[in-house]
Amino acid sequence: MTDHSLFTRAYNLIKAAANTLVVIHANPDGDAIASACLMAEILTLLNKKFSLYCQDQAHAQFDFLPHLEKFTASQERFDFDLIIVLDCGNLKRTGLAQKIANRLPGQQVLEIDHHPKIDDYANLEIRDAAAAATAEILYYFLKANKIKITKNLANCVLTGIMTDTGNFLYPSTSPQTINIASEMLTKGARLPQIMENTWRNKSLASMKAWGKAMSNLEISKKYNFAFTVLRATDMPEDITEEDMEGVSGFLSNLEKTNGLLLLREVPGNKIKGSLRTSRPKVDMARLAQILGGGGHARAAGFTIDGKLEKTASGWRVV
Ligand SMILES: [Mn+2]
Repeated sequence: MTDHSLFTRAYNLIKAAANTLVVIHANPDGDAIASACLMAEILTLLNKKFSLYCQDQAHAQFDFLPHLEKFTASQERFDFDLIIVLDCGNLKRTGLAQKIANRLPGQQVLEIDHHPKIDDYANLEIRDAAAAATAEILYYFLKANKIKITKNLANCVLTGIMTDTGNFLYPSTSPQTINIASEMLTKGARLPQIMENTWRNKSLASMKAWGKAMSNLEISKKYNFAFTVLRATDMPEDITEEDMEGVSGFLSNLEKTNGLLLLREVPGNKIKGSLRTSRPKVDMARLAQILGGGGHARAAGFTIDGKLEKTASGWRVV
């Protein structure tokens, strides 16, 4: 649990800034987008000037959240006095690492995140690796600063929590997570709308790719570890990152295994790896870090160069 005074200091930074930049990670997920929209709502309530930045486009499916249309992927002027980095794990994932690292002395950085700590760059860092979502930490921020939780803010908190816990399925879901979600419903968050836009929205391309990932599934007996691969040729051409959101979480429902690895070819001759486990003793973040990635103990990922090739003894990265 985060110290109350950190939330007060964070709010003081926000109130003191005239021009703020809110940044989330590339390939943004529901938690990152909802957290940024929540921060944008607070800045709007304070009558502040701000910009929302994400290297990749924030998916239109989230257009029920406030301020989604304000996201931009260009940041030529960097004359902000406060930069708020949300849900990023490490600075590289912002796409603004150079600019943030080489900022002017007067430019403050506030980081709010629930990934394990990797780098140290913020003037004020609020990190809680036990939180189910960055949006869950932001709930405590709202409470600590006595900010009235409006319907818009409640929708943001609940969207972040629902998407980052796989609708309360992942082990990161705590009693507090459920309590917060319940409170958000009483504050006007619209659960059916969130489910409709984040879960019951799978495209045909997405279903076909998920099906292929399921039919390629195998278990390595040596480690009792499930793995599957998706080559570019296994997926419809119009497949998007959004279509693949949640597939590894779903595959990790396989019974009696220690964990799951999904390797998927992505454009640019790269392979994306997703690691999942529900075993408390298995730390996927450490494995992902060895491969240059990161994440949480239960859900982590990495990207490597290469292509997948099937050989007589199994799959190889070439
Ligand atoms: Mn998150």
